[in-house]
Amino acid sequence: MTLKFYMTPGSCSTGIHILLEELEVPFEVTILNLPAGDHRQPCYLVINPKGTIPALMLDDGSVLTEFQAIAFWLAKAYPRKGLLPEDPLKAATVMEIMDYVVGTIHGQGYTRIFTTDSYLPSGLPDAERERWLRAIEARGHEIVEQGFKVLEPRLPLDGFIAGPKITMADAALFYVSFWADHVGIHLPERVAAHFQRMRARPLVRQVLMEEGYR
Ligand SMILES: N[C@@H](CCC(=O)N[C@@H](CS)C(=O)NCC(=O)O)C(=O)O
Repeated sequence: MTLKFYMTPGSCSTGIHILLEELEVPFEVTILNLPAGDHRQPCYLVINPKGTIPALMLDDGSVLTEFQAIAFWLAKAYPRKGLLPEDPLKAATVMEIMDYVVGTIHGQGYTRIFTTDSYLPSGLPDAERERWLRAIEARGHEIVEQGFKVLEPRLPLDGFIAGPKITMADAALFYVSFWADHVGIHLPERVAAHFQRMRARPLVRQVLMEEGYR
């Protein structure tokens, strides 16, 4: 049996897709079309009641959800590639940066840009809607930009977050940097250079090709 990976091209699952390819583990892919609502279908909710991607089904049928949990399991189950460094301080830094990327830059910032509607107060008069939507989206942009600014001095001038090897945090930072390009958010210098180094990796290019990006 192989791992079963539930993903959507161009979403946060791209980060996990990169980790799976870097580890060279066999996995089967199920693609969910988010705009079509595949993630809210009963057959997917049985697998992940949260209705989110990514999700990873293990050989024994157990299912992992949440980016950080999936990445942590991959790093521990396949330790050879050092996705989570041995050194405690480096490991903690990797966890900290990954959590900040997923929880704050993605969870608080990009969700306001991509799912603006979900932040609208209920019972809003129609005439107010547009103004609220613009304000929520603008707040999303501020959170993302501030997040990249916070990370900028934490990034090295070359290599990856914890040294020459990529880690879980590099894959997380990659997907939020990739989105920045698409929503017109400027990346500070070190974040942009990290993005280019990630994008230059053959396996990352392969993942983007597989997900339909040229
Ligand atoms: N905290 C979750 C967030 C996952 C998430 O928000 N995924 C988005 C796609 S990038 C999603 O599934 N959106 C559909 C929805 O929430 O309805 C994680 O780390 O996996």
